[in-house]
Amino acid sequence: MMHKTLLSLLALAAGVSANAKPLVNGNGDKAAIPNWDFQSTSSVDKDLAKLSKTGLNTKSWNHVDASACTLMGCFLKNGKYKDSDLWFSDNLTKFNWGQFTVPWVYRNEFQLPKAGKGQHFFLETNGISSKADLYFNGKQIADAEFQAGAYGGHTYEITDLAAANNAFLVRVYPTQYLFDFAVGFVDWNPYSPDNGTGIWRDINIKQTGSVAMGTLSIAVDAPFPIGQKDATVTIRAKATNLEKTTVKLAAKATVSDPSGGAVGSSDQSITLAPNESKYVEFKQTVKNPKIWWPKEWGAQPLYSAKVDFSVNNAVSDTASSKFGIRTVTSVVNSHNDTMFTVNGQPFQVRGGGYGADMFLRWDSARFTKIVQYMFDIGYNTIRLEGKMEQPELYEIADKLGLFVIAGWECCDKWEAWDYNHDLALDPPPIWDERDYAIANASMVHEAGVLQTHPSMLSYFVGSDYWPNDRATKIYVDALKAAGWQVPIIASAAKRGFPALLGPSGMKMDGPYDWVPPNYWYDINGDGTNRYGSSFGFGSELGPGVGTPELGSLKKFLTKADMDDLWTNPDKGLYHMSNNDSQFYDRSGYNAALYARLGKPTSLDDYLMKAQLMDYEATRSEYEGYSSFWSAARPATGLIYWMQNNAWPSLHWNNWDYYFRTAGSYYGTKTGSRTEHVAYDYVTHEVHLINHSLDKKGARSIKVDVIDLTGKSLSSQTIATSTDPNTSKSVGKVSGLDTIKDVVFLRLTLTNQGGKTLSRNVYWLTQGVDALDWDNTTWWWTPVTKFIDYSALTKLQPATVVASIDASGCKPGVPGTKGKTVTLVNKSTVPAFFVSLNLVDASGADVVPVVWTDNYVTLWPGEKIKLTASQWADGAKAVEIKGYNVKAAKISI
Ligand SMILES: *[C@@H]1O[C@H](CO)[C@@H](O)[C@H](O)[C@H]1NC(C)=O
Ligand SMILES: *[C@@H]1O[C@H](CO)[C@@H](O)[C@H](O)[C@H]1NC(C)=O
Ligand SMILES: *[C@@H]1O[C@H](CO)[C@@H](O)[C@H](O)[C@H]1NC(C)=O
Ligand SMILES: *[C@@H]1O[C@H](CO)[C@@H](O)[C@H](O)[C@H]1NC(C)=O
Ligand SMILES: *[C@@H]1O[C@H](CO)[C@@H](O)[C@H](O)[C@H]1NC(C)=O
Ligand SMILES: *[C@@H]1O[C@H](CO)[C@@H](O)[C@H](O)[C@H]1NC(C)=O
Ligand SMILES: *[C@@H]1O[C@H](CO)[C@@H](O)[C@H](O)[C@H]1NC(C)=O
Ligand SMILES: *[C@@H]1O[C@H](CO)[C@@H](O)[C@H](O)[C@H]1NC(C)=O
Ligand SMILES: CC(=O)N[C@H]1CO[C@H](CO)[C@@H](O)[C@@H]1O
Repeated sequence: MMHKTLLSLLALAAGVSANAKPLVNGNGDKAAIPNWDFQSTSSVDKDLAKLSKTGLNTKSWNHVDASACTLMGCFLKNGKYKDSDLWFSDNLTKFNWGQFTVPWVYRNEFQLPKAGKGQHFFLETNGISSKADLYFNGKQIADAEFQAGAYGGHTYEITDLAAANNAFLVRVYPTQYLFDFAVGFVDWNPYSPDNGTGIWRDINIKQTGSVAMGTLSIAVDAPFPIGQKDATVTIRAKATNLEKTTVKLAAKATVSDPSGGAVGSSDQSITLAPNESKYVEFKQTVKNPKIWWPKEWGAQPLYSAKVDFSVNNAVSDTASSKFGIRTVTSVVNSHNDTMFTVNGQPFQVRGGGYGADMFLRWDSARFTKIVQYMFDIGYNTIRLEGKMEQPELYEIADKLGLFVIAGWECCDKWEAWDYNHDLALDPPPIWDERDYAIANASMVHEAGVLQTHPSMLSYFVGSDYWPNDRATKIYVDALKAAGWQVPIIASAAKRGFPALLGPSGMKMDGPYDWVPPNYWYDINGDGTNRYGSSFGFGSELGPGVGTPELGSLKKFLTKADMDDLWTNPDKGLYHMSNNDSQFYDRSGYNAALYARLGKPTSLDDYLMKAQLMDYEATRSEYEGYSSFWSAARPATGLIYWMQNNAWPSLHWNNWDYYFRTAGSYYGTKTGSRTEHVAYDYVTHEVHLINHSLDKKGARSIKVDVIDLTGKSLSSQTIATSTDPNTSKSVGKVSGLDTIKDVVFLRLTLTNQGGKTLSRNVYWLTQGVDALDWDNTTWWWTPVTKFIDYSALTKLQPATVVASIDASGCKPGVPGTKGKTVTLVNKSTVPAFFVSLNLVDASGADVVPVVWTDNYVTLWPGEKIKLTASQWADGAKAVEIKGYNVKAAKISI
């Protein structure tokens, strides 16, 4: 240990106060600028060169203890605003948006060590929304012409300007969501007042020696049968000689296995001419490789690679990264649909569209909860449409086994092509030279961030429209230059494609709003004119549902707003999509709800009916796609539009902003079970679904139909053999053509030991909703005649007895055995759509929480156990309610 006095003397000698600590201190060090002072340019000196000199008094400025935040994100972080207030009712409309129509500045002062001979300092941006001027120690080092685009990451050498004390200033310009290369929300939700302007990703300071290292790239070659043959890993990084003299570089790569043991290392010696850049490449054989699988199919072993650059026996630069050994490919099949394979197995993509926070706040813990919920509802993939977030997202996905489809967003500057220009009302100008340069910088940067991650399934270089040939080449070149190995797909739609990439094999034909359950089964043979139904790859589709339950509604709606929900079915609602959007009101959804289930008589009645609608709508979507996975024209994948929202929204989610789960969650969870049995609304067939690769044994399916009084109408048992990763029709439910009123259908899948693998109850009436396919619009297929569930009102009340066993629960530990509620239906009639909710002492929802099943229907006399794996503490009671079950609360 160095003597304390000596340390302070050294610090003083360097002209730094004794307390100050340099941001970086050693070659290869990298650190984010940790916090900011920020202020509107309307209240600071106009001379930015002056403002970016050290010693400025910024006491009157705003301060935030965060390395990255948009202006609104900074104000939320430092407590000036609260999201619970901003998001309450239509409060945002009354907000002072005007303050963000002028540029703002972010500023920080930090220390650096004295640059010795052969030492260099760099400033690295990772994207600033949407453009910025950068000033360092009184000099402008970049302008907004160059430092542009929310994903435009650049590296600036600051060695000659660096001193012991440094000041850095960033002037950010107001973002125009539709006109800039930003992170926008199209019509998903109201815009943040600042349109996401600001330093939304870290700005890093980096120190190197004479040779700097570029982004690491790790390519994996794992021949089939995967895991049984050696894999080869190619590690590559660019070396740049920063000196005016020739430099001899010693480069070393080390690979470690998932438990940290050495796999191997290799050295190279490279001579670099003045200012020369060269790629340094290492190959490493991995014997008996441990294979990375998506969670549903296996484990997630992560290897690591480290590269060290040394000059004259001293570290010059260093970098390391984890990677996984796996192979992802895709083909466009004979139907022009994309089919992915993972480690040689055909892989049905089931997932959701991701909603980034409205203020672009990143929260690793929150994202981890999102992934837990995704897995719980059977998802294996998340689609980020232009919301590439932070590097931590990919680290979490790698670790937990979630696939990621990243890509650019639609409907704004990112897709300003001549062939879709007349479609927008207020179209952003078609790309000019500078736009191509911004797009290139954006792709180069994102490719570098994403390339090493085993969780990457694909990059979509377009969303609703494909990029033109010039942009496509820029994107593909940048991805390839980064060592890209997984599929690059032209767009998320079938509207056209660039020659370089060919057809996308993705369909984007809706729906985005309510459609009845038979929609997904009405596949018309080869799928012609059947839009979103269960064939091919639906890149964003769903019945639009996701109605929050009461505990959540109270957090963001007034009493009057809540009354609107059930008394004003056609009214535009602030917590739906934007007011110029097709999805601003719930009129289409409510028309179906009123016609099928009857006019609501109270908010509680509306919410009960809404959850019935949401459950039925999502279950059928996932069952449809799962059932037709092995069809003549396979359903190769689907992404739910959308799984989670940017704020408390009344639609388009699998769970609400507060993590309360309801109909759309448990409908999806049921519909995408790994081993499952599903009812085909169109043909009355029973589909046996198997998403697993290894669950073994004979299976039996019991089919029971009862009427509203509980009387058995039919009962059959189907014995069947099974195939991995396959779905098939195993029989037909008889007697459904003569239904009077409403009947309940229960499908139970059991294994040889009699263990129930899937239990699934439907409510059915005569016929199905009549779809008007010929009048399909981009957002839905209208219904000309609704089915009538009104006989449900004849259902007699049922008595359900609940008992709670909380003994196995470890509070606060996710995934541990939780509270089990045993429900027994003591009546002779079915107990319909019974749900459980954990609440705390004050009656507030305890979230997040995962129930094994919920919103269940019990046969007369039937007993069901539902277990809550509890993540949040504080649960004191369970609330129970059902369509014909009196609401009750049981203390734990
Ligand atoms: C938003 O609404 C709540 C409840 O009415 C109120 O207390 C709060 O002050 C409002 N906040 C803003 C920023 O308007
Ligand atoms: C936000 O973006 C929208 C769409 O481009 C634009 O109309 C609006 O003026 C922007 N707001 C600000 C504060 O710049
Ligand atoms: C080093 O190379 C870069 C890129 O080729 C060039 O822009 C720069 O001027 C060169 N610097 C020197 C000192 O030669
Ligand atoms: C697939 O797409 C190509 C290119 O658009 C088209 O020529 C071909 O007819 C399509 N095939 C089918 C089966 O739709
Ligand atoms: C894209 O950027 C990379 C890295 O700066 C550069 O090498 C390449 O030439 C650029 N491509 C185009 C088309 O400008
Ligand atoms: C629609 O929303 C915008 C942006 O919040 C607002 O300026 C406008 O007044 C709203 N229009 C209506 C009709 O509510
Ligand atoms: C799913 O496939 C596996 C692997 O062969 C098999 O063991 C299992 O029984 C199948 N399950 C069903 C429901 O078909
Ligand atoms: C489409 O809907 C309209 C009513 O909105 C109806 O008149 C027309 O017949 C429908 N078209 C078809 C082809 O069914
Ligand atoms: C392990 C296994 O049997 N995988 C099968 C998954 O299903 C596809 C067809 O859908 C088969 O080709 C695979 O062999």
